[in-house]
Amino acid sequence: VHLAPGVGGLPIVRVTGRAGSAEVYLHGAHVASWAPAGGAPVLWMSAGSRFTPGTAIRGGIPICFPWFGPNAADATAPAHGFARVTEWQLSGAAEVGDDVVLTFHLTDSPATRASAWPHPFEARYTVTVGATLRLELTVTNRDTVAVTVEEALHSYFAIDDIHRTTVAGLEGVPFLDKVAGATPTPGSPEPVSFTAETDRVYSGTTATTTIDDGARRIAVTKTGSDSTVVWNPWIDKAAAMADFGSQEWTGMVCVETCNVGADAITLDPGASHTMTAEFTVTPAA
Ligand code: TA6
Repeated sequence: VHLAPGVGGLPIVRVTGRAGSAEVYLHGAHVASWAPAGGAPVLWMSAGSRFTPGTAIRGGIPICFPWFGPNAADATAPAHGFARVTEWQLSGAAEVGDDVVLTFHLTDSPATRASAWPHPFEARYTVTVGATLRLELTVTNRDTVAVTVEEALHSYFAIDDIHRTTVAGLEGVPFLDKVAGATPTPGSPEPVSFTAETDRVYSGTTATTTIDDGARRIAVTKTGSDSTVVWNPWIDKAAAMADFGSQEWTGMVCVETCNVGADAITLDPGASHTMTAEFTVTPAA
């Protein structure tokens, strides 16, 4: 485990373990890359991503907290919350068998207490780097009043070609189609396939999802998460994002394990909530 300057000079933790390797920026406790030992990279990172304080990294696993999307009360607040654009502390690094376990912490600060969500809180994030990648986010309400939070591991996965990629596991689950103004949409009996901009919020689902791009399968299992978001910006939306290379959109898909919208979490004073996700890569059938 090495702590060094990464791209843009941001502090980065580089893990080279027996079972896998990863890079995590303290900025947002942002997992920027992961590969099982001897395997290909699993996460997608835009060649156009910025690596600057205050700006979200475009790729890897952004942590969205304590709100998802734009902030309902404050249009000037950062999209997807302040956690991904705030520096976390590295509070632990340990070898556990062939795995390496990193622990990060974020607590309230003058900046967060001045935000659209001004509550005292504590967040702990553990990243277990091995033949699988396991993420665990525990948030604790340190306020004297109950609070409501949204949270997401907004994971970008590297795929061969979005035109030949499916996401299975959400068959029959209704969703909000955000491309069509968050229209409630009945579930489909088919795996999700992609022919245009796709931005779907599936609520009330704890299902494992499986990304299949014809070359490999990536299983995304989760606990403590009742929502799953599936997103590909397609050509026009990608072109409109300065940190998204013009042809990169075909090589990524986001499958996000989260608690958003109807599944937002209410925490009583002192209460905690833990959400986990685990990624497992296998060859396609
Ligand atoms: O997760 C899908 C989404 O909410 C899309 O609507 C799009 O906004 C995407 O997140 C990326 O958001 P960002 O703020 O990272 O550009």
